[in-house]
Amino acid sequence: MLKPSAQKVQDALAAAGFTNQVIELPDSARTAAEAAAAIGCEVAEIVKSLVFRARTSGRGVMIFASGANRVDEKAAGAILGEPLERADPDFVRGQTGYAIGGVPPLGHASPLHCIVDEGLLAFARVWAAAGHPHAVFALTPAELVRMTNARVAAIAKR
Ligand code: 5CA
Repeated sequence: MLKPSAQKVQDALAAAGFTNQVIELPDSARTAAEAAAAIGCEVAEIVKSLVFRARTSGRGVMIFASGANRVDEKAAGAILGEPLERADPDFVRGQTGYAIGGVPPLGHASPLHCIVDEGLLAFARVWAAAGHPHAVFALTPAELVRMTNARVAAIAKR
């Protein structure tokens, strides 16, 4: 039995036609480092789900980055045509319906503009948060791009 917030993500996956399976880990996977340790994968294979607020329009933006990378907010803002600021926990919950540490790539409260870090495309399989700090699911980078309707871009800091 999945926790309700993780089941919501499993249901959103199924509704969107994806067969990926949400799993719950005994150890916390709240951060990318914790998730990698709990799964037994490289931190680079963890999808960090970061929420930003576009400063002019106020819209929510999600950036999915490799756990090994830092996001270059300026580069991402240039792609979107307006500057980005980091979202506070209330904005994250309001936009996505989930709390930081469990924000999944789909099934959000409102549709968010999404960008995927091209660094994730180097891996055959990556892991994303699934609604809860202990819940994750494995997916291919191509699935991530499809389920987020994202544009792929070079947004990692060099
Ligand atoms: N479950 C894990 C691995 S799948 C996870 O969700 N990791 S994460 O990286 O996608 O989400 C945690 C991220 O939330 C952190 O990298 C950090 O950038 C962001 N975050 C943490 N605390 C705050 C905060 N107080 N305000 C805004 N963002 C925060």
